[in-house]
Amino acid sequence: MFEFFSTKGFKGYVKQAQKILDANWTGRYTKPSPGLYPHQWNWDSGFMAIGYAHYNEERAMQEIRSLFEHQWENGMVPQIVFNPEALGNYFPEPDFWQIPGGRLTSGITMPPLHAIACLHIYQHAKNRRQAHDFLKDMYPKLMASHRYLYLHRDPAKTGLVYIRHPWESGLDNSPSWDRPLKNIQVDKTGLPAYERKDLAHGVPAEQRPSDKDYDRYVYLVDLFRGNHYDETEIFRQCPFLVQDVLFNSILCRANRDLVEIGKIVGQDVREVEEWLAQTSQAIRERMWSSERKQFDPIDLITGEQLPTATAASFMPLFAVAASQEQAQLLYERLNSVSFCALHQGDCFTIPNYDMAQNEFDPKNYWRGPVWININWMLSQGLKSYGYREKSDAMKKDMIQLPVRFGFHEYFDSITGKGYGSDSFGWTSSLFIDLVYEYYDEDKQALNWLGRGKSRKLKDVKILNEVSGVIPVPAEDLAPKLMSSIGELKDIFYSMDRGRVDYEAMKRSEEYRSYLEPVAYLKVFDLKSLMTREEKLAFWINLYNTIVVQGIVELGLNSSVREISNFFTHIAYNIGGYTFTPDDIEHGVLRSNARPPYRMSPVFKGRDPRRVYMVEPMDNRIHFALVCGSRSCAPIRFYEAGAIDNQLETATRNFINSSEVVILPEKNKILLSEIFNWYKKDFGHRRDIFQFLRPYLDQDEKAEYLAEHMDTIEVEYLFYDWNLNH
Ligand code: 9WN
Repeated sequence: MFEFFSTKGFKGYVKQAQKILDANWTGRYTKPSPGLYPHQWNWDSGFMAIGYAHYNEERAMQEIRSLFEHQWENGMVPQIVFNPEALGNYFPEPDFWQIPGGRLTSGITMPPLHAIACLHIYQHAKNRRQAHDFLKDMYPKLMASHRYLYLHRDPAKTGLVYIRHPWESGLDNSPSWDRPLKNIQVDKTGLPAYERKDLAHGVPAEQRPSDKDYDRYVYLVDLFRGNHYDETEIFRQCPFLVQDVLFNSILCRANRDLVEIGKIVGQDVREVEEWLAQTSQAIRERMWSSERKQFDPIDLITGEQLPTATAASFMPLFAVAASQEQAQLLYERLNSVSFCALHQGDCFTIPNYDMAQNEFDPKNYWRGPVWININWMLSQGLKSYGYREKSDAMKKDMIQLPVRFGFHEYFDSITGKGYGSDSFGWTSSLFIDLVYEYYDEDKQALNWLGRGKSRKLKDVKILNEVSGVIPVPAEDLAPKLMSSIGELKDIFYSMDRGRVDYEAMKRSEEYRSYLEPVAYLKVFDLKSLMTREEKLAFWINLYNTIVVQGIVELGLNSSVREISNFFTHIAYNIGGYTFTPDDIEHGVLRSNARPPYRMSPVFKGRDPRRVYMVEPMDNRIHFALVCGSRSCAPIRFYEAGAIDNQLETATRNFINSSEVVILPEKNKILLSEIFNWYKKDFGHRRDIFQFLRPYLDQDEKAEYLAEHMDTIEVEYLFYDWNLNH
């Protein structure tokens, strides 16, 4: 592996997204969209801040601060903060809410995303001191907002808080609310007069909630204002009280992040830890339906669960509240035709509602389309539980949907067409977050210019050097090594953060016992590898092992590029010879082909290691070598008996991941930098396309490529060198 900075990647699209945010920015907060939503929305601001954190931390902090300036005395963070200069284009506005004291807010709340956003701002801040002050300032406000929920929205102390209006769920007309809303008898004559404004901005009625829904939304607001927003009275009278899965999952995850924030600013976090434990247990135990094998909201009016198949049911993955078994069952459902399975090819993952249901509607708001914010949270959740391929496929859709179809509010789960408002805030900000997280061109540029923090190893570091006599190796040395490294990864994998704790790994007993078989390599007889399959499996596994061991031994925590000569200066002594990762990759596995951008091959002249070259080279190795970065393959154990199938799978997964994106609308294909670096192996554009074709999911994009091979424009993606923790 080596470094090279050469491509534009998503630069233009990031600029476009930033322009949208600039246009929606009011100086204090960001409007969710230019026309349809002219005020400040609660969880939208959280999502906006997450994108801003990467390139404008001042704005990210301002976004959150301005929302919390309107926090109520009881701690509630309102769903909407109205801009007095923009009144008249939205319904309902302050005249309708009639909040005591003439406050310019609505009288309900929304999923409490802000602790998550605040921690994210801190984690990405360049000005750490300022971000620390920000956290210090926000901590008591965040505490008050969670305390409000536990005090007023969970009177029975169940650990689950209720919402009292569908707008509080953020998923306004979700099919989950059909049943409780149907139970509300609305007498039109008793309903205050109102005029919907949401249909005056060019969004067709079929993409928005129905009039019947609005009648019920209004009925509830009327009840709240009639009771002067007294929570006890509302609890007594409100016909819509639901413990929602998404709301409680976000609260649970926000508690998790609030614990971290509290620790960073030196506060006693016991109260939040209790909330966290109580809510995650309640989600796991009380919201789970063992019959339907999913998490369902609970209707507090009837005391029953509300069995609906929406994407909200998967949110305990984001909370990291689901047990491993529950996560497995959720995954099976999430990765099925109901929610657009991996390699299905004729849909975008994941729609907000089960595509197999009669009421599924690919165009209507929260009743079928794909939403970027839901996918963003679920993709993180899946990663936490180790479902990396699905998580990555979602990432790919979240990136390609806005690029192909515009920065819309939501997208058709079948055609990808954008619906609702255009120039939508969180679609833009989360797009920016995704691009920065996965294709971080800035970090690339810094390293290329030599300004990144990298150091050099002076001498080659042999990682399996031991003193004393080494006993004769066990025959199954390679599998032994790989299974122990797999075990190590499992033990030190933290679900909370989706990372491997390499530090703890290094200190562990398990790691010490892993080092034993590595020592045997020194006396391993390489000639005992007879077949091509045995050789391929052995060398691929060893490459992957040495990279992980190198990361652990050298104490790397963000990127292998912390050591500029990582791939040439760590090594194993194998059968008396020294092999660095570059020797294994370019010398052995690429049959001594010249490494890209280097003058000569790694085995020079009569190098005795030449006899171990695997010939002819197999291009698929590029998708099996774990190079310690997020853009390359996940770690797997390769077996001689199955290697052909395993390499096929690895290649297919890579080619259908976010490393290959076909954009028919732009007549463009975005390709992993790997294809650029290894032109020698893959050939030029037409050869690359021919290589891709049999592996690509057979959908309209694959067809497009086949038909436009001569004209399609190729752009290479930035290679993400962050550690694949
Ligand atoms: C009511 C602003 C908000 C989002 C919600 C989304 C939609 C409002 C509406 O727009 O709701 O809150 O008028 O339809 O459902 O999630 O926060 O983007």
